[in-house]
Amino acid sequence: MLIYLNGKFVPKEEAKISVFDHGFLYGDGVFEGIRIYNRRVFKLREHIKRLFDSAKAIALQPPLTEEELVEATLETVRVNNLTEGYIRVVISRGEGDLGLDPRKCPNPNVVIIADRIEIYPPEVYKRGMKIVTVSVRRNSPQALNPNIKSLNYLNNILAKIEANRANVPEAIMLSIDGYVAEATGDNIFIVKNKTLITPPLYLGALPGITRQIAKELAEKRGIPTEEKPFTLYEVYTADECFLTGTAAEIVPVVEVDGRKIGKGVPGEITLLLMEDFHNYVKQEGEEVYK
Ligand code: PXG
Repeated sequence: MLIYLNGKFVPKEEAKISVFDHGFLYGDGVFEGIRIYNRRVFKLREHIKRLFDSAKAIALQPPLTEEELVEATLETVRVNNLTEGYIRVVISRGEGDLGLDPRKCPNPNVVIIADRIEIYPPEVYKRGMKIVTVSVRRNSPQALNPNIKSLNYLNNILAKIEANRANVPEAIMLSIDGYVAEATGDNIFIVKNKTLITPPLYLGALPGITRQIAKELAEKRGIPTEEKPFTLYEVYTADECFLTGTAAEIVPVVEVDGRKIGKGVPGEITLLLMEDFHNYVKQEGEEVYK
C-alpha cells in the first residue's frame, strides 16, 4: 500500500507524522472519507469542497489547491490499483511546539490513504438496524460546530462507546436542546406521511454528501423532503427511519430505543431510495483510469 504524504508516495510503514503535529496533540485538522465505486471516485469534488470549507472554518490554509488535491486523490487510488474502496484525506495543522498556538505550525501535513472498505453485514440492509439514543449530546454549534469535519471526533467516539455498550452499530445523538441531530457517523432521516424529514444543519450535523444525495433522489421520485427540527417522539412514531453516510450508504433503521419503527421492517420509501442509490453510484464519479 502506498500513502500520499505531502506530495510523495511512500510505503505504509514509512508514512509517519511527527508527534509534534497538532493533529496528534490537539485534534487540530480536518478530514474526508470518500468512496471508490467501480473505478470511479464518488462525489470527489463535493468531498474536496467540503474539506476546504472545514479548513476555512478552522483558519487552516491547505498547501495545495482544490484541483491539485482532486488530482492527488485520484493518483493515490491509481498507484494502489483500487477499483472499489475507501479514501481518507487528512489535512492536519502540522508540526508545532507543545503550545496550542497554530501560528507555530507553518506547514500543514497532507495525507491520503486509499484502502479497502469495511461495511456493515448484508443482513443489516435486509432486516434493518436497531439503534439507541445516547446520553452524550452532539457538540453545540456554538462551541465546536458539527458542520466542520474536524479531526476532533471525541464527541462522536463518546457516543460510539455508549452504542458499543448497548450492542448496536449506530446511535442517535441529540442536540443540547433535545432535538435529533444525527448519528455518530451518519445523518438521519425519518419518513412521515410519505414525506422525508431530516434535521436542519444548524442543529449540529455534518452536511453529509449522502444526505444530499438522498434528498435529491427523493425529489426525483416526487417524494417531498423537509428540513425541520424533530424530537425522539417523532422518530418513535415515524413510518420509516434510515441513516445515510459514505460508509453506511443508506441503511434502514427498524428499532430505536426498543420501539419498533413503522412495521419493524425496512420501509417502502427507504427501500426505494436504497435501490436508486445503488444505481446512482454505478454511474456517478470521477474516473480513476482514463
Ligand atoms: N455525520 C458525521 C458525524 C459523519 O462523520 C456523516 C454524518 C455522513 O456524511 P457523508 O458525507 O459521508 O454522507 C459522517 C461521515 C466511520 C466513519 O468509520 C464515518 C464517517 C466519517 C468517518 C468515519 O464510520 N461518516
